[in-house]
Amino acid sequence: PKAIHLKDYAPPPYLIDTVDLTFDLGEEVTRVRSSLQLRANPVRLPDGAPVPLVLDGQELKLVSLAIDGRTLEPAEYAIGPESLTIFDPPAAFALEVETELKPQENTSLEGLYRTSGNFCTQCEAEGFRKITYFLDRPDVMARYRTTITADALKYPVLLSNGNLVAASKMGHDGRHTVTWEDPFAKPCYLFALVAGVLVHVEDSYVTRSGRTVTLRIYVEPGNQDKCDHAMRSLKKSMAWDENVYGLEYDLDIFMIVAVGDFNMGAMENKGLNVFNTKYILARPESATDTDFLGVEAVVAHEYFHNWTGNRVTCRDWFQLSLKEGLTVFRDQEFSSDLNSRPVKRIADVQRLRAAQFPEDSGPMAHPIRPDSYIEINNFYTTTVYEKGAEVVRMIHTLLGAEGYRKGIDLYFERHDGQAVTCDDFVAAMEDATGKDLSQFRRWYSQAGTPELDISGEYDGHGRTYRLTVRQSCPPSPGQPVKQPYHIPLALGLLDPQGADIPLRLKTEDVPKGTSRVLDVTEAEQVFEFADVPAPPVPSLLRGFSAPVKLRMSYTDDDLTFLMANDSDAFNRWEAGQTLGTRLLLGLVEDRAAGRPLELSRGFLDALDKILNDPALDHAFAAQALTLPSEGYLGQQMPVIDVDGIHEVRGFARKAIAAHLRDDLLSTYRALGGNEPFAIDAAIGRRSLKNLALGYLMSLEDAEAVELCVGQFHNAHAMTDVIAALGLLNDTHLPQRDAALARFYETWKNEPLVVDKWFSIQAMSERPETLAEVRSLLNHPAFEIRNPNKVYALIGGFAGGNAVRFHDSSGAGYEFLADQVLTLNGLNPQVASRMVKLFARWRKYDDRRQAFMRAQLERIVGAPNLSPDVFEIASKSLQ
Ligand code: HT7
Ligand code: ZN
Repeated sequence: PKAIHLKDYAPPPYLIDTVDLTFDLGEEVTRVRSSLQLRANPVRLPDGAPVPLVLDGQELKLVSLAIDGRTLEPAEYAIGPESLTIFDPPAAFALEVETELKPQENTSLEGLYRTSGNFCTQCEAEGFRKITYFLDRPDVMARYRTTITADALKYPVLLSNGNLVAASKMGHDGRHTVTWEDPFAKPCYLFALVAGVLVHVEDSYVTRSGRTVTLRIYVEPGNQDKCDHAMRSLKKSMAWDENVYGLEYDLDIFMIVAVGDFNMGAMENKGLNVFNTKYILARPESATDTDFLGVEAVVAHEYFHNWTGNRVTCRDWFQLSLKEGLTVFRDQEFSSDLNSRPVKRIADVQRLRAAQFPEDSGPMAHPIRPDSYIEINNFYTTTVYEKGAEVVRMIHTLLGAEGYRKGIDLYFERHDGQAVTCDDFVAAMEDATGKDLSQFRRWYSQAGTPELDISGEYDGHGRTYRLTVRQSCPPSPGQPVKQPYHIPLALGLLDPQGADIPLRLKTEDVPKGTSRVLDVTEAEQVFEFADVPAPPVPSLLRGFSAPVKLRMSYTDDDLTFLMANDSDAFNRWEAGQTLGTRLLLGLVEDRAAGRPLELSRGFLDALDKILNDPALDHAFAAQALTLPSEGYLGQQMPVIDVDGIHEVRGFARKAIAAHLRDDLLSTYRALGGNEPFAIDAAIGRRSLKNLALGYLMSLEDAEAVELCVGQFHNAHAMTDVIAALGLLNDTHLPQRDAALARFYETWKNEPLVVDKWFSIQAMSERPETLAEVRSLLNHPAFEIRNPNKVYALIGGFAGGNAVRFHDSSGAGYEFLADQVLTLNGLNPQVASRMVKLFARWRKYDDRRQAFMRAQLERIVGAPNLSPDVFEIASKSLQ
């Protein structure tokens, strides 16, 4: 397979104005007739000079081909494995293409496919070419009219984008027909069609200009009672986008369809979003608090795409972060406004560090706007999404809320209805505010996580404090040397009492607040603060103002001080994590050197204070009391000591539990009421209660086990049931197997809950886990063709169970490679997500490296490898 490069971008030689599609859905064959109005693109072909028209198409059977009503002779066109070329088309013409496809054989879940007997499409990024021959690129925007004919009993519901303009009753042949029309020009990746037996819940929303929009969520029969939360989230999203961005919905109807087989979370097709059921269906007894928050965030994300992605779309797929980074930033802010801002920020930063930082320092590192790719589906990455969101957040920080909003307004004023670039977005931000973002643009072109090395120096005589800031960025594939970034560094200085000091730079006349943003632009830069009465403790990178790694030589006492006093909640949490990381990594060294393990008294006391601080928000306290994850600890080591980290973290948890046992018990009892579910402060109560239970269970004493088993049996909320089951799952207690069996029996008819059952078992730290995972592959509820099941069981094991996946025997690696090869033939996108779990193989010891490399080589050498898997496996080996 060949790489495609951003530098080779050229506008399309032809444009398509209108698309008229007719689908004849059948059990054996589906026939698609496509009538296109095409014309030479004046930008490329100013005189309309004919050049061949090359349409994309994959796995299609061409039935007929005509231009302006005349069937083409075989000599006038050529069919390739992935294209249809018309040699000499006129400057403007109508093209009619008829193709046949077999959706029932499509296991890739891309293009037109079947799920639970229904028809469904997924066209982003390049799935439309599996439906019909087309210019399958986002800068070709057209108006669509879609007619669907199907058996009326098997497929009573027929949906496509836009507004319903015609519908027939069932004819003598038992079939019926509908026609949908989308008034907005769109790229083909936003096309959608759904047909089948579906029921819907309906609501409406009155926009701020007074238009009534019908809202519908379609689900399989039996799931209607699980849509309330998604519907509420949708209405909140519509209101938020009006209030915060001034953006209103533009069609008369907004539809969501939830399907069980879906490669990703959801898809923002114009007026007809298609969702993985995981992000729609939610009831308290069967979905966790995390699930509820996930539904809220993903419903918002897809809805927000209507403007950031659909009305203004990407010129080419290198610009993916234009819509994804911006829309993730928007959904993060939406969730922050609805829930707790610090808790959301902590969760987002944890996610960034857990997934994006490793990607950015590994063989797949790429800028948020990549320079090249082999398979675009491989670039729906945490870098494009989450780092992309951080980049938009930095723009927001640098311009301020008002400046950012001016930039957004100008962006839509200029580009509504267009397919544009990341550079167009930044230019709108600059032009609306006058802020120079030329250096800032490096965030779009350079990969790697920058490092900020900061040191502070206090001068008691001059009452000044000098901060020296050095930035660097490690090399990444194809980018040996990096230029300095423009980094917004938000900070404050704390006086010895813990209060924020007014901040005046020596060059300024008056202080500018107690928390402010510095523009770091040089490789080394000094900031000198005046009127600093006593040696301060700096609170740096407040709110995680840039996606960087911060190095500052804090003492343990400084960190404990920040944990207790920082006015920035994120940095209070961060100080605890930094201290915890330092202590745990010290213990990993102690273990390796055969020294006895001991957890610092000061740290235990700091945790004690948090647990007993009545003023703290429960959800925040739960995060502050959680030790850094094994994955995060591993990232801080040159060679990841998997077993050392696991053992030491377990030791620390026990030490904390033993030290705080009474307080943990009273916290548990105080919060442990089996309260009815609500998506509000109860989420925080549950997270702190379950954190307490987790610590207590690490002691595995009779009282803790009784509480845990009691919670498992009696809890109303799935959050509590799962928390208890997850804790039992790591033990060899007899109650473990009984609980798992009972859980399955109770929930075996709810696929999303069965997914939890698979993933819990896959993530057990018990030594027998791999054997159990292997046998679960043969469980009747496991389906390798269903992505959610694969992510739960195979992904849960290889991505969520470091100690068992990295077992020194190498058996976990062999298992993963076997699964990748099976999935490669069924669903390349899912296979490629699994093979990515090998990408960090060079971070491990020689023995493990050798095992992982051997599996990667085995994969690369396998026959019929998809471009998706080939790209990840081969780049991982480079
Ligand atoms: N824009 C959507 C991306 C997506 C996708 C991409 C490739 C293959 C399958 C896919 N399903 C959805 C999702 C989003 O970011 O909103
Ligand atoms: Zn998105």
